[in-house]
Amino acid sequence: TTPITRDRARGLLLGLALGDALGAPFEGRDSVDPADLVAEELAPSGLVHTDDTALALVLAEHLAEHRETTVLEEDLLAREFADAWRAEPWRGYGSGTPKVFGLINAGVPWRDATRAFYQGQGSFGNGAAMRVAPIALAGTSLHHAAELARRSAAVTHAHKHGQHGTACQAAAAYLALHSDPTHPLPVPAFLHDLARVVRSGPWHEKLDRIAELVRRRPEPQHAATALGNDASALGSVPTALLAFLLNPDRANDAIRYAIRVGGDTDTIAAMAGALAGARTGAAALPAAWLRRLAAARRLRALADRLS
Ligand code: 8NA
Ligand code: MG
Ligand code: MG
Ligand code: MG
Repeated sequence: TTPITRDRARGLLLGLALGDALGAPFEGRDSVDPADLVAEELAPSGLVHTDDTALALVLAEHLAEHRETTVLEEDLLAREFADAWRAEPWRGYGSGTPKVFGLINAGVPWRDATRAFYQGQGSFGNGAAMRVAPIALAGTSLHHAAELARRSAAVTHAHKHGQHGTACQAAAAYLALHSDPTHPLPVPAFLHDLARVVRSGPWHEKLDRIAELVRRRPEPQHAATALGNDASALGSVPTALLAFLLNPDRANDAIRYAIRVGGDTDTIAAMAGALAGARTGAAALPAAWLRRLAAARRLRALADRLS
């Protein structure tokens, strides 16, 4: 594996935030007109991130603070996430996770708070996967990254699919970060490695379908039908992975593809952007987008602490 450079650590965090901020205006649309996307790309206004990046910043800061041990302190992390929501509830949070945060802020332990919804099963939403990419900077191996990811997910998402999706996204970010940028990304090996750390029938089915779709290179609307574009982990993490695997060396195209899938656009583009940015590095991200990104300076500083 290739060592993590500062540029690739920055690319991971900045790619996540760019996907989130560019995708946010399109969240919930069935389809995205490419002309509307171009208009958004060329707009002079600032790029403002949503909950996806806000919580990724919390996780990145937590990892930077606990750098020596690479240990997650779950009780503390749960409170840090809940504090971020309390400080900025206007960041585009959905309806589910804020209920968990409300209980945590009221003193309920996260193990109980996360099971208070969905008949005790907890959430299988993509809210833990959307924020997880920084874990790839702290993981010392593919398995370690997946394990840390599951633990980071559990403080808000008790359902196994919320956690599988988070492990899948973190492992993909780890593989992207350590891939050799001077050689074409080996897609079958990449998917095979993910299947080793995400041991679940429904996830293996999705990974198989991705392998087929990478060969067929479908339009984004077809990817939405084949893999999903909703706020569940199973219905969005594989779609983001496809957007990246179709455009592993062009982060802007990975982000564009993810947004044109429609549905949960900010989150799918945030996940695809993190993967692509981790592979290409920040220097390959569009300078015109980065100049508009409100949180860019903070994201760069955190990436530097984690690399
Ligand atoms: P979540 O826990 O509310 O899960 C997201 C959605 O998944 C829920 O609204 C449910 O529809 C569904 N869901 C999750 N678990 C179950 C279950 N056990 N049984 C039945 N349905 C279930 O929240 P989250 O933090 O995981 O979600 C992250 C999303 O919230 C991201 O898209 C983020 O951008 C934000 N967000 C979402 C929407 C949206 O839903 N379109 C809108 C604005 C913001
Ligand atoms: Mg969001
Ligand atoms: Mg400490
Ligand atoms: Mg979203």
